Amino acid sequence: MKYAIITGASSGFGAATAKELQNLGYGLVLLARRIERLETLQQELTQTPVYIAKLDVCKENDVREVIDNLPQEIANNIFILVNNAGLAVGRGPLDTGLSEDWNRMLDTNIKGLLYMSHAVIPLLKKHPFSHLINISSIAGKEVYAGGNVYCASKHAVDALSKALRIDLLPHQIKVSNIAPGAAETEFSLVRFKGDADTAQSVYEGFEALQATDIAQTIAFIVSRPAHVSIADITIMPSAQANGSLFHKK
Ligand code: NDP
Ligand code: 8X3
Repeated sequence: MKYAIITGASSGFGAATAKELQNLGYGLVLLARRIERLETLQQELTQTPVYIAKLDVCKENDVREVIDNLPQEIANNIFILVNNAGLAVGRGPLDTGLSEDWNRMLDTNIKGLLYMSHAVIPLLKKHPFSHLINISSIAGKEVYAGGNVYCASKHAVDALSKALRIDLLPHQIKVSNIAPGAAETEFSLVRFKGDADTAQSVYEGFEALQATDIAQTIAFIVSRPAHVSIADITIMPSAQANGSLFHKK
């Protein structure tokens, strides 16, 4: 059986992607810090084997340990890595920002992706035409007001997708970068530190993307023929024109 590793599988895009990839017949390796959520997901997703592990992608040694300790049958059959774990913390001018928020974003969105890629690429190399998929953002294409450090972190993801496409070319590993616009997940609740009203207001007056929209995009990417590599997809709500401009009712 072919397996897919998904980081940040306890919520939003990651959890929805787990369902879509299982529908395509993949076994799953689901990683996140909230292990109880992964346990619930594991009980729901019964069509293929589901391996779960508690992981903070910011911790390099833990990333190495989780990947090194995968059962041999799984480690020999990793065909997909989805680097999805990520977050924004805070929104506002840089001079009023908090360095602890910047560190969380940079450690998770950039370093976490580096640690995971470094640990998993040796497994992907066993299989020509395997996939490494990075979840960047419209914030990785453009900068919007108050987005400074989050946008910088997602620009870094965009750059790393391009770099990995070069590095992994000799191994025929396909690298895809996905840049979603506004999607209704727990993203804004995390960004605004549990302020549910502010989080909800982000999605008022227009129909936001849902997690399944991104999961279906990932399912499309991985189900292309071997000779087709989807390099980069920007996907936004119909009511969004760029990082800043929305048509709200
Ligand atoms: P959610 O908040 O719903 O999900 C984020 C996931 O990331 C959770 O499963 C969380 O798991 C995981 N995560 C966060 N930090 C860590 C960590 N240190 N180690 C391991 N897992 C971690 O948001 P989304 O599903 O929307 O976000 C997924 C990705 O999509 C992120 O990279 C985000 O930046 C990006 N994105 C989101 C958009 C949106 O509008 N929603 C648009 C564009 C991109 P846990 O807390 O259990 O560890
Ligand atoms: C999340 C979407 O528009 O807040 O990456 O940057 S946005």
